[in-house]
Amino acid sequence: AFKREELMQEVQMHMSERRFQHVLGVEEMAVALAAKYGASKEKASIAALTHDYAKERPDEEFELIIKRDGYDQDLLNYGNAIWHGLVGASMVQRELGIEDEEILEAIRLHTTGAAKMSLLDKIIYVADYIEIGRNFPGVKEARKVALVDLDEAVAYETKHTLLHLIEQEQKIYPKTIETYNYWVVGKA
Ligand code: DGI
Ligand code: FE
Ligand code: FE
Ligand code: FE
Repeated sequence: AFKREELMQEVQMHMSERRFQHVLGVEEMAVALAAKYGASKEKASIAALTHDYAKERPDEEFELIIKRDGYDQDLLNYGNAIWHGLVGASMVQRELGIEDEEILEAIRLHTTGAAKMSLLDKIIYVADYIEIGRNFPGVKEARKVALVDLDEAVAYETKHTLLHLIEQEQKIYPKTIETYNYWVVGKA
């Protein structure tokens, strides 16, 4: 059976108190979205609790794994923002013993999204953006949209994240563009 307390403790040990509070906020929102949209609340809880598990790992550790474990070497041109979910999922699997592929995929996709996303993928992607502790221009609108239409919330988040990244002249990971083309421009 799912031992939430143990998982929480393990996650808490690997991050700042501030980030842990974010994780708990994502969990609360993800479970609420799972209830509303008919996903497994238990999977939403586990995925939310572990989605940022690897966020405070040193770059060198990610670089080692990317070189060793057959990842696309183009990943080396990015940084923690892209690595902590995509590569971090393998740390969640190995170190926390989570083998559920739906949960691992939701962790992998939580930052960039993807054209093809499961209900759980969307829930974690959106919950991460709108959890109670988030405070940025547009978050209230994003919360409103998420209560009405989850796909619309994915589109809203993708568009505004991309606008923000471009404003900051940050490098865009191709998967982020794929998400934009599919969810914002059209699901053709
Ligand atoms: O880990 P969190 O801060 O809770 O949130 P996150 O994993 O969704 O996003 C982490 C950061 O990654 C956030 O500042 C947005 C950024 N990001 C998302 N897509 C891209 C990206 N950064 C770059 N450079 N390129 C992307 O395509
Ligand atoms: Fe994250
Ligand atoms: Fe996110
Ligand atoms: Fe997060």
